[in-house]
Amino acid sequence: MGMGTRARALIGGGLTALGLAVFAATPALASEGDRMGQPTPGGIALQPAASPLKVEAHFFHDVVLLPVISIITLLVLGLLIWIVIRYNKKANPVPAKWSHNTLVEVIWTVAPVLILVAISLFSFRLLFAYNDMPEPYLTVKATGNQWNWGYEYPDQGIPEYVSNMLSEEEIAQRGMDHALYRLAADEPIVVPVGKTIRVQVTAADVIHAFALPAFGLKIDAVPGRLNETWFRADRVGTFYGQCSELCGVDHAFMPIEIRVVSQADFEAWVASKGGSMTPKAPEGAAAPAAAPALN
Ligand SMILES: [Cu+2]
Repeated sequence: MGMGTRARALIGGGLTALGLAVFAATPALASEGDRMGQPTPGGIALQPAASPLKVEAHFFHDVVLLPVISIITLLVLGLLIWIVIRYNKKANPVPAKWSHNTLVEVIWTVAPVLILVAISLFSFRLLFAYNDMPEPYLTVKATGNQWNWGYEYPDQGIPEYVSNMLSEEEIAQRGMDHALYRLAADEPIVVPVGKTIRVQVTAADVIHAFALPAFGLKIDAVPGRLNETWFRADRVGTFYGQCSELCGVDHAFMPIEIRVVSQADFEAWVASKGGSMTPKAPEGAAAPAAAPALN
């Protein structure tokens, strides 16, 4: 195990990181309008944001992480090139014998600590934004099943309905773009534009994950637990996500489709589902006077 192996591993790692940084910094090849809310062919950047959390996530990735990654990668690459050229056997036939340098060791310990602390400040800010949900306009409960999603609107009295993936045949029959195969569902989540939507996420069998890139959503769906996340779509359109926790043989076939519509269209959809826009009173709330005093 000489220095050669280690140096080669370092160079390989450095180049890989550099390649990733360059790729990530390049904007998606197709324009945003082409494929809003879905993957872009040849795309290598994050999907365009359509909800506040995704805007924050973009900032964290593009403004905080990418410069840090790029600078460190270039620095390491520069150091490697310098060592390879200046200190190879030909250029430096008599190597130095010392093996420790306290100053250098202090620098390479303290500098990464400071970098990580700086990153964590922005990271916590993003984490708090996820936790800090505005007053929601409505709640959707999403339940992961092997292998589809069940959606329920408790406030509007819409009982759970099952959302299944559209097959290739169904995509063709409906005249949809074939790229929507494994993204499009027969029964999407439908929400009004510009309103804060609370999504409560759980699972009925194994762990799934509710994820939709354009809204910055990704949260585990765990049996026996109720997780919560939120989004506020800033435009009308159809947005696609997928189960993002390996959950069995048909994991790749349980897409998440969210259709963002106008308020009027939303109300019409609620009516078509047999729901009501007037929130129903919590059970027992009709007779508060009858409640006995507890003390
Ligand atoms: Cu799943």
